[in-house]
Amino acid sequence: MAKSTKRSDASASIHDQKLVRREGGELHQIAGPGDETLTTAQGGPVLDDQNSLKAGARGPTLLEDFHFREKIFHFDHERIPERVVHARGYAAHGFFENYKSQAKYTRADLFQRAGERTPAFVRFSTVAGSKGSFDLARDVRGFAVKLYTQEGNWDIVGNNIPVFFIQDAIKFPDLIHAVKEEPDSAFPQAQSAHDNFWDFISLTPESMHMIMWVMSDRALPRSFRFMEGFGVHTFRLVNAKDESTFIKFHWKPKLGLQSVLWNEAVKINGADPDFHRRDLWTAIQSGNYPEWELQVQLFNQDFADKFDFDVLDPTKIIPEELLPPIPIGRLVLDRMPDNFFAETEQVAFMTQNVPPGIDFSNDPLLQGRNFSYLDTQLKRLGGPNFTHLPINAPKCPFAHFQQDGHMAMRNPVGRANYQPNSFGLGPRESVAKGFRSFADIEDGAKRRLRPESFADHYSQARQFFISQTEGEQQHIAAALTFELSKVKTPVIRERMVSHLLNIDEVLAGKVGEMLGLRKMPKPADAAVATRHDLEASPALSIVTNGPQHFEGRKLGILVTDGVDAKLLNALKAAVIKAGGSCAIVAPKVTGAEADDGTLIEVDEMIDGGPSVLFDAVALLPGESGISDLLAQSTARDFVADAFAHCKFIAYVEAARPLFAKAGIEDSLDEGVVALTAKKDIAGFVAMLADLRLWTREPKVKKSAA
Ligand code: HDE
Repeated sequence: MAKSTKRSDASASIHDQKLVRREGGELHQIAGPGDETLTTAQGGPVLDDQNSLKAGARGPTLLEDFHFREKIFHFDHERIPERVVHARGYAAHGFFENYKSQAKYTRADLFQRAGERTPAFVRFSTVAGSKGSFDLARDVRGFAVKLYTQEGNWDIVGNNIPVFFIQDAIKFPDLIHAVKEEPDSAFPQAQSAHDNFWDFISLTPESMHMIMWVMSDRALPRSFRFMEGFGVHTFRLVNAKDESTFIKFHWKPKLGLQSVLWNEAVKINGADPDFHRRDLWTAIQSGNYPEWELQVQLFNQDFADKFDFDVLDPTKIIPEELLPPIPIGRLVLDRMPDNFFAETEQVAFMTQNVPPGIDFSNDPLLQGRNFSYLDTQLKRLGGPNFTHLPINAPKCPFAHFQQDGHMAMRNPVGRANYQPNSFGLGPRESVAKGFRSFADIEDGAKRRLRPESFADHYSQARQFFISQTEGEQQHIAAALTFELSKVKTPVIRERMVSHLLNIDEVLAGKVGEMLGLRKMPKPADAAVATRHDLEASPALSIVTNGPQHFEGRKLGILVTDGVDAKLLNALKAAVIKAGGSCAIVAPKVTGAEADDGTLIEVDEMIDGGPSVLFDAVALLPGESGISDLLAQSTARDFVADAFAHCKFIAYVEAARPLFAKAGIEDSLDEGVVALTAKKDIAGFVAMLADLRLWTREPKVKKSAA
């Protein structure tokens, strides 16, 4: 005791303490204080941030320590409620650029001039999981775009899937309760594979089209950068003459679509739960700014009347082959937020944020959302002044008489805080500029009804299914089987298969068989009479619409000591030239010594860099290092997984024993390429444009699906 008291006393001069640090009783010099003085939130300079104020060195902490109390108090209040849905998200700043004037269709200012740029903030998210869940859940992705236009903020709060589970907003709480973790056990987290979800879905036939999408590879995007976004609902454009045109919004990624396989997703979640975040962060920080083209489907009332389905029904698409989308602008993300909480967490998207010239349709889901998003911000951000936060504030001039409330940072100045007033003070409405709703004529009895025109739940579900490649169809069957295998209540499983029978008998048969159903149920009788056979829509397949390049993708290169430096450098250069990037994986994170004596820097130690993190792999061990690699089970998995996931694999002769170790030596195909000389590199890199060798898939074990 005497000793420790003495030690504390030695630090009696708190000033000194900033300059010294004790370690094992030693005194050390530490870096001197920076120029900026640490202060309390009230601005008071702080003397000592290492020790609380005590009565005696070993005595009780004093309540008087206002710095300590303020610091802990603030920490205790650091969390705000996470979003009730879309809690896990990641965002970036950028801009939208308009290609040419769309004045013919809309009076919205941002669409008037060619080349006009509007600042943008875009948040991507998963729906079901909590804020801390993993990125590669099988789930819908949010794609929420905030455009800071000169006529106020416009939020296009969309998803990466163009349809939704339900037709009426009143069912949203039920849907979300069902998909989130079950209320008694509080699991499963970020997964739809459980009884409650499939119970609700199997009792909700309108969800069948959406189910086809979420059981497809669309729900497992390889990157935010490689997925589409959709406004989902039908909106309106309104021009200066108050003429309305219906519109559907599509964001098309410049880098093309790409997804991962379920088996990969499961492994990626373990290896890198932040896979999507890291990908966006790395791309933007390295100057590879992701870009999407805004394409729109425009149509009039006449088209809507003739279309097979109701354009107000959010469980339906308008096939692109029937109404080709027109490119009208591009969205570029070029800056990460300085602070995640300030911007990504506090950003408040609201479907009702539309500028003059954009208007709503009567889609009952959209109408309900227009209430929900304002309401939810009040709860989440704690009061009505969330528009005062920089990320939510308009970037155009604004003036209103809203005042006071929690955390008000801007109040109207001057005497008059109302209008009209006799002093000529404050802003007034503008007939010329103000938002004017499209004067649609509405009538009808006040009733709680679902229109007949919303009744067909299977035709487009089938259309989606038949538009997929065989492999993609197989993934849907495998996903349904996996999800339903987690359902413990047999009647729910059977009810789902009875819906599948109305979508595609072969699909239903496959799922029934893989689940081991003894007897197939009867087809579900919900409104099935309305189903008609639609033609396939090739635009719906990811594989058919692959990017045909390796741009934005990553090659994982496995090296050991003795790696051929010239070959490695030539391979890296060729991949970079093709717009891709490389990560070096090795047994030791401290590097590998190449054959020419140079030290190769390593990005990942093999344990932390499994092949699931890469789009293709190259195996370049040196003769001297291969035995080291063969001793590691992670090296076997690296090769076995890359092969099972249909990835292209390049290798040098020294790597051959790895194929035996991975159990694939007799299965090697044209996607496994020997690099005997530098000239082989060009062929391999050209091959990478296909992203995967899909013809391998039926041959590898089923679990890879
Ligand atoms: Fe949302 N949704 N939603 N949603 N939604 C929210 O708002 C809601 C729907 C979507 O990155 C919440 O700020 C209802 C469809 C995205 O911050 C909440 C209905 C689509 C985001 C809400 C829907 C979406 C949200 C929760 C049924 C695609 C994340 C936190 C009528 C078109 C935005 C928040 C962000 C977030 C309500 C259905 C997309 C509760 C009532 C359809 C991308 O207001």
